[in-house]
Amino acid sequence: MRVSRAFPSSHDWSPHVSQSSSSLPAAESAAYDAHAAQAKWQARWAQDDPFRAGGEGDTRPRKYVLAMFPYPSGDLHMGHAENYLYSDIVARFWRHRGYNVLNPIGWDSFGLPAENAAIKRGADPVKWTYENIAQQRESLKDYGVSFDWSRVLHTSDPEYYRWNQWLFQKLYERGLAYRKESPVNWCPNDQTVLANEQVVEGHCERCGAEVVKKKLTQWYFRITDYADRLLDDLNQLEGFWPHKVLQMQRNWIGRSVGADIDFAIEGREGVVTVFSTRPDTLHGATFFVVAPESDLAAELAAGASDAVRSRFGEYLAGVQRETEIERQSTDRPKTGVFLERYAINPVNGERLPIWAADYVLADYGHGAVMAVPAHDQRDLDFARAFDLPVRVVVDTTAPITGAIPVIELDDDGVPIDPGADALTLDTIDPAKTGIALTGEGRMINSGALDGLSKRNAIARMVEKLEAAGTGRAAKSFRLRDWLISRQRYWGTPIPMVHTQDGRTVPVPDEQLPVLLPSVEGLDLKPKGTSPLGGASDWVATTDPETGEDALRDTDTMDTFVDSSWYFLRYLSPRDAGEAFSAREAGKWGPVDFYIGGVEHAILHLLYARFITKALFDMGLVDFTEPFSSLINQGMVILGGAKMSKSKGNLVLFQEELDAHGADALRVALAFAGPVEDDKDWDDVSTTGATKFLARAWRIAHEVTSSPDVVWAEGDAALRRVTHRLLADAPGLIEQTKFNVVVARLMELVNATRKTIDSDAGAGDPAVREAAEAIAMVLDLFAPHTAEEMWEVLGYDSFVGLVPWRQADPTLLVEDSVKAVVQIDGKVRATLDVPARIDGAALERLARSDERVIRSLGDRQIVRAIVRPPKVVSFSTR
Ligand code: ANZ
Repeated sequence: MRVSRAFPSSHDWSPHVSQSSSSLPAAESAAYDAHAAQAKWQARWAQDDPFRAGGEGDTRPRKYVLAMFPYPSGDLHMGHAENYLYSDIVARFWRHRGYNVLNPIGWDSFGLPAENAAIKRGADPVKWTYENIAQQRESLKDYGVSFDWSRVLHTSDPEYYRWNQWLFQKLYERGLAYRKESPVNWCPNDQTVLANEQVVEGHCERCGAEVVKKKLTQWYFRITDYADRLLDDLNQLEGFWPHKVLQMQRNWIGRSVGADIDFAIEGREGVVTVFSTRPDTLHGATFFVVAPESDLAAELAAGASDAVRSRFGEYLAGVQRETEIERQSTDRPKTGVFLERYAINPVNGERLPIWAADYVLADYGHGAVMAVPAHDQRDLDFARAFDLPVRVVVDTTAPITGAIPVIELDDDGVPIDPGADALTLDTIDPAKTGIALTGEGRMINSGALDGLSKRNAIARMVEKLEAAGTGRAAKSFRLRDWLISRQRYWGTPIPMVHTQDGRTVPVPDEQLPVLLPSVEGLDLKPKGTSPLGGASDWVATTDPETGEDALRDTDTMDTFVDSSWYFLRYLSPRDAGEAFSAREAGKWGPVDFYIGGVEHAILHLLYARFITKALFDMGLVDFTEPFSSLINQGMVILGGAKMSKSKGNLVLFQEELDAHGADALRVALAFAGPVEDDKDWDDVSTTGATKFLARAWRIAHEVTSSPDVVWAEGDAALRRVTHRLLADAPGLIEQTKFNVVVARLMELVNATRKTIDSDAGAGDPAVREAAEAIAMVLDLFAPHTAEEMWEVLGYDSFVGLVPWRQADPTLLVEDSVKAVVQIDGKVRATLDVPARIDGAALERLARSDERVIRSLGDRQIVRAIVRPPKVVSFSTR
């Protein structure tokens, strides 16, 4: 702890920053130098390390506060300024509340921008990355964030990525990492695989080229094994994560429940399985559709006539240029090719013609469907386009309790609102109306199922199929396995070796890390294979089992692997013996408060959740969800528009820091609005923040009483304001209503100023009490100013570590205030109401007041504007 105490002399404070008329002795010379304060306190923090998380023997309860780590591409921007401010407010708050807080920082430093800079400008990706990190690090230090700087990690350090390789192998051992050939997004221009999120409306996010599907052998993580748990466990997070994010995850995982049904194909061995959510409609199947790019389509086409073979070949080439969204869109004409083969319906032996059509996707379900045109819109559109039969098997006119009514059409085919009995099977015949019957109803044309409701028919059909061995209950997910291999240089090498006899074997643990080869002499330009392939000395290795010559895998890992577990590495970042300590994970995990941009609502969070569950199953962590609570901050925009380099409307973080100092920037941002809302930089007032800070600061300076005053003897009105803030701020901070706390601080600063300027004067014990409370709460927002205040008030501890001062309950007793009730602009009543009444309660009181009721007479209230605690205004008709 600090020992020296350098009190600034009174004339260090500027008189002109204060709005007050108070005449203090010396405050007449130098201006408040925010930058000097920053430098001074940052040096002291660097020296004493007060924000380092407590280790062994620290018995305080723990909080793990985490902001998503930055990617080191260029300067930090205002979004970072927000993100790290908010996490810092929370971290500082919990320290005041007596918690051992972990608030670490690191860099997500592998990735494409480094490589692109290398390709475009010949920059060394290593140098580029670490120079950017150094610069960002300076900005964050300047910003006064209370990080535990002893735990900094960079994912591009071998000390870190070595553990990505360990993780890969742990997953591989459990069958959760595997290699397969499958169609992937391919940019023909950049000659590389793209992740789904790098495909924007069918085009490469980087170069704009049309993305195609290409079959490649790639590494995957089997996230689909966890699909059920990833979905079900979202329920635990309800109320702690933004609802929107939970919903996005649910949709992304996309679970459907139904059955797998086996179909034989005439003249072919074995069965083809389809997934259907509507096994009840099996008697209504009239044709069969396979995905054009599936192996089955290729096989069937190969055996068809020359004409069909060539038609299919052309069709397939076209389909491969289409995006998934295009393929599934319902409002485009259906296309397809009849393959001259038949599938056999397992329940009635009917022959179903087999078509290849693009609306069936190869990688959903099993890549083939039984088509039931009467009850599925896409199938119906297809049947009508190719004149295939439509057979109704669910009579949706038949009453079912809670049934959804079906639509009747007039002569022109326009839906009209029918009386329930007007409906007949004829008027709603999908073959005529073009509208599939998807609603509830009773089974018809379905043998033993006839008369059953849809739900019962589904259950009965599944039983029947199971008994016959031709089907079973099944689920299908939208979620696909996670494609993790990339043909790029700047990532974690995949620690596998390909042997001469075709085996793929893991690099033994003692040979890890597989270091990235030097970039020297490598051609990083995209050419379809990984640049690592060019490092022939590096590629040549030996088979760990036989010692014979072998080749290294040349792909690197998706950088989302790096960020899927980094929060665990912070717990023991220098540990050379293991990825993370299970003990530390038990102590700190899961993360209590996680904050970052909503752009990570799906992938990063889903991957981190998956890896956490996999580690749980390995017995390495004792929790199944990594982030107990999550906040998405809004964006900082400018003049209503998103900031971007290309638009040239960037507000640069470092420039703002240099111009206003950290504290003014922090206060201005915290005050700008609710955490989740977008903030327009045009509305963010750093000038206002600077003035406010100067006022606060000056108060501390004017206090003349000593630290041992008896507060109880102070001005009661001011004490009440102080204690209300102390009582309310914790709840507000926990609800992340940071802007409200800043507003309340401003209120306290004003109240204190008033007391100083009154007869009570600066010597009143309540003024000292208020000043100390201001310093303590201000520490969350403006830590340098707060430390200065605290020092001026006579303390030599860091205010950042001061325990939260408890509010005195006797001072919280509510004052009552007068509220006026207006009716059509005229004051009709005044009410005595508690000063902290909320809007709803105030409106209730106003509406039930005798005088209000009387003057209303038979007029009706059409609008109420309520401004608690003082005004209620009714407009009448
Ligand atoms: C027969 C059927 C009858 C279907 C019916 C629906 C309604 P969700 O809910 O999205 O999971 N399907 C299955 N695999 C497909 C694929 N690879 N590409 C395109 N469509 C596929 O959709 C499941 C339904 O989508 C499945 O149930 C199947 O059509 C179709 F009245 O089977 B259904």
